[in-house]
Amino acid sequence: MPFSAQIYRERRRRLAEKTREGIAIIPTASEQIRSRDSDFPFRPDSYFYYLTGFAEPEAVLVIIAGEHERSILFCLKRDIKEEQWFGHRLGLEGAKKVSGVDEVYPISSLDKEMPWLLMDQRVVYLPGETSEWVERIKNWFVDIQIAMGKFRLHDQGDYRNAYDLLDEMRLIKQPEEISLLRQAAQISAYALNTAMRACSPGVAEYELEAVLAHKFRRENSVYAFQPIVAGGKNACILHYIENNCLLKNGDLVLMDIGCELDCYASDISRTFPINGKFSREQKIIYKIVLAAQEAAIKRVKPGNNFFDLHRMAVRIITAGLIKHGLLTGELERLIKDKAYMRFFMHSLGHCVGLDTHDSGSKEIRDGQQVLRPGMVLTVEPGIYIQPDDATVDLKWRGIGIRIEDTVLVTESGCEILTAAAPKKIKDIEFLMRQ
Ligand SMILES: [Mn+2]
Repeated sequence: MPFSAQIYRERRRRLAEKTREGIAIIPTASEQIRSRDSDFPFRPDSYFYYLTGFAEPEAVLVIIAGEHERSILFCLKRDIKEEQWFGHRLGLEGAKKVSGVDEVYPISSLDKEMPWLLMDQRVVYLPGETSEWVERIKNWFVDIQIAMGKFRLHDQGDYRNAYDLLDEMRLIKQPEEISLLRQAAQISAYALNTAMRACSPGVAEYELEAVLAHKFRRENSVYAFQPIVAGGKNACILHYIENNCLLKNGDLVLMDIGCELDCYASDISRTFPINGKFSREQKIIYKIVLAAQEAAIKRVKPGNNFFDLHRMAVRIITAGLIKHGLLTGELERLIKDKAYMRFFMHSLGHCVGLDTHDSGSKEIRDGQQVLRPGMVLTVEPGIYIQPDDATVDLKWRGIGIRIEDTVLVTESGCEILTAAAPKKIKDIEFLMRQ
């Protein structure tokens, strides 16, 4: 269920305030063919959905800023025959009601209406840095110039990126969004707990995935991304999604999963022993990752820089690896030389919202954006010891561990949205005995 139309109206007004002048063109996603005549399930574009709450394919939002501010939605008309084959449509009136736009036209009239909407506009906000829409827009400009009898080829507008402005807005979550993100995070955390309890030697990775799928669909949510269920050394492949191996006694399994609820994502990782009991070596590496994760979460609060948290995690991980002989040398030197990168090669986290890697992810990673209340992000350090890494003792090889929570930055610190899934060794072992 989308939010009330007032929320989308307000967001469009805020965007128009930021652009001050010109016209913004925000299309939804296009349908993607999976094979022959079967499509992937349709997922609206996040920017478009953020501004409309409208989830049907073949739609374009146009926002005109300035004195005569208004928003126009192009979408599919109702069509009894088409709907009988491909599903219910809201139609023009329904779309207007959901999104609260001022005007709505059938998508089939886009080429006819756009030249008139572009008339007298000089600044055009595009869906992205570069866009396939530029050519179309240029043609619409030509059309209107011809229609008005004042054709000048050089007169083709000033193109800017609307997504940059929307990214600023999407960075800070509104209360309605936080409530959905919290629900999505809880569904994922509980699904993970169920998978932990279903885990034992001989069970297949895809069987644990099936537990998730069941839990997600029961709550009317879908995958936010292809889940990772990586037993043993598969955990050393960061984006392992084959999920087709049997889980072996004595190995760990890493699950990095998240459901998407009403287009809002969640993201959580836990790593646990397949037989319910951590080995000595697994415990040692696990405790290093957990210490890094907990120390970083403790410092998630307004004003702090996420890149500093990343550096702190790096320090804890490097020190731990030195202590147990996986790295040799002096701490500062090894950090400076990025020796840890062989074991911890990704960043500490990313923003979460309508997308799993949401607006602001790059800015927090690079330290350009300090933490602010209302941001939602992951904290997910890891250590991955490649199975063929001859520089470390045999007993460590093939261990891959990531611990990830999704957290909300509050006024005074943070709220761990995925806290329902245990991560302390004794709590995991306890849960797996149940
Ligand atoms: Mn993540």
